[in-house]
Amino acid sequence: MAYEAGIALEREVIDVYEAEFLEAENPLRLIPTLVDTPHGSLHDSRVICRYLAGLAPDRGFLPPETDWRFETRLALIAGIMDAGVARQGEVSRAPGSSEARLALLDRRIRLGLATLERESDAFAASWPRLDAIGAAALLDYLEFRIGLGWRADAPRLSDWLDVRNEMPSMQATRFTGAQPTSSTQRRTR
Ligand SMILES: N[C@@H](CCC(=O)N[C@@H](CS)C(=O)NCC(=O)O)C(=O)O
Repeated sequence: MAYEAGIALEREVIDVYEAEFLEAENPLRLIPTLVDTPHGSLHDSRVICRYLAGLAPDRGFLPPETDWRFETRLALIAGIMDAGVARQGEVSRAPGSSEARLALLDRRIRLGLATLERESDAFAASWPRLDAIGAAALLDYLEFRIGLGWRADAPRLSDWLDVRNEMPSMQATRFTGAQPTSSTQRRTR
């Protein structure tokens, strides 16, 4: 979003478990956390997206009027993302993942993606509206973490993502498994 809005943000890849400074910025110790705003540190991706949208009100990140289908789609995208993150946590859990929990998360992801596929006409041509950016980021994340399995079940989203991935904003921000660039201390600016 920042890239699409022409807002220069410095992105820092951190290890959330090691970064000592993180809890001073976000007591939940989660990323993303946007630091050094005039309003202090902001956290939760939804809050950060709304904040960035407010900085570029003419960019078309949000619909012109309250749109409950749009809001529900954002919640769907965030919910699938949360399930993907939880799945990743379950897969890497020692001494082993719970098959029942994995099945529940996989079902949530599958049903969520089926809904997004059905609704793709509602957002496919709306770039850079937030639901379109969110959908592209979500699909890129799922591909990065879980693999290509979703593409057969969501052919329209699959073709759409291939086109979106060519865009400079996606090229610059795709999930790559980048290693932390900071130590446990926050970089000084
Ligand atoms: N609702 C939060 C979720 C954030 C979240 O789950 N972040 C994950 C990485 S994608 C995290 O920081 N995990 C570290 C942990 O669980 O300790 C948001 O949308 O910002």
